[in-house]
Amino acid sequence: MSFSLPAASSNAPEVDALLAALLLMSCAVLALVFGLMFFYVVRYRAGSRIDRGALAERTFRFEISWTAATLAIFFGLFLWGADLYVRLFEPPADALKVYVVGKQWMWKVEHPGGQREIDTLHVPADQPIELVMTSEDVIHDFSVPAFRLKRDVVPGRYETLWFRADRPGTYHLYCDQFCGTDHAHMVGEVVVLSGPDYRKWLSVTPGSETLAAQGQALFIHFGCSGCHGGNGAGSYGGPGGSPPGSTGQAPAPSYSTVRAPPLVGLYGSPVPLSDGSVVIADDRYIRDSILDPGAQIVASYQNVMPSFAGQISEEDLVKLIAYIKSLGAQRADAGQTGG
Ligand code: HEC
Ligand SMILES: [Cu+2]
Repeated sequence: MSFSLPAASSNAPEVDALLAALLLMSCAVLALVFGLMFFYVVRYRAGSRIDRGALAERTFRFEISWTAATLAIFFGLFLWGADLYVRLFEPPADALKVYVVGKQWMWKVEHPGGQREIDTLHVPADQPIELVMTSEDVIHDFSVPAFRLKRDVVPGRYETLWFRADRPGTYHLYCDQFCGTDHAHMVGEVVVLSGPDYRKWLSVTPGSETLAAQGQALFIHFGCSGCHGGNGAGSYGGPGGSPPGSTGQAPAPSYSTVRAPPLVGLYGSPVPLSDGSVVIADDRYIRDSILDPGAQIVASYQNVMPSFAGQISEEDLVKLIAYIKSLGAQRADAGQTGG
């Protein structure tokens, strides 16, 4: 570690302080052990005229106090580290979500507005950013030393990481997990922009459509709408496939008897499952619901949703989730729009 490494995130000074404390503590223990060793080596060297007869008396008080002091110090360090760790893993609710997909040998970034980048990540300063990350092939590791952050990016699941960059600038991005021949070239940049610069960047970067809009097209393309309704409002099975009085489109004919839960307002809300437990519908849950629907079945629904594992790419999953997330805001008027 170079001491000239910039500390560019809100947690960087805290990580540095913890590291310095651990280093100091280790040095202190090292100095004590080696200091005593040298002291006694010299004191009791061959030929020194020192009294070797009388052994110092052992006292309980001495034994207990040094044991307790050591315990307190190291337990304190542990609590300090645990507290920091928990905070580093808990993104604030208002964090801006950016999706990152790692593959041999690049980082693909998708912004909520539909902007895409490769090996570069533009973020605004002074705002919490949550990265939702996964891999298309092997384990990678997203690492930004200036933010004192790294996290393994594992195929088949979402890993999150959050930070608040506190000074505009360009910082190195590395893959910290040996991932094949070109691992050494899996590097990039995190560009931290001030608020106005970030808005300017968003406006000049072609974003085609927002992630949610692209997800809506996929929702129809993959046939999700056949069961979940054209706008994710759910379907009610039975004759007609729509609830009494509904004015919405009927589900696709082949699925007309399937009753599927509404996805409107799902994101972030608690879902009761058939085994009696309740889970929060976050990115991870929705992703699992699509790839492995049988694992967690929504209470009072049948396990009829087919698995889409292997059919939908990681990037498309991100878009579907963004679409389902965008349905959250429509919960209030879901009653009027119908299925
Ligand atoms: C054959 C009908 C059918 C199709 C097609 C279908 N689903 Fe489902 N889906 C269901 C049913 C039934 C459930 C509830 C049972 C369960 O949890 O597996 C469900 C559950 C879900 C859930 C969890 C909902 C909740 O309230 O917790 C999500 C998310 C979801 N589906 C998304 C999708 C997406 C995205 C697609 C398209 C890629 C899709 N579904 C395609 C029938 C379907
Ligand atoms: Cu890698």
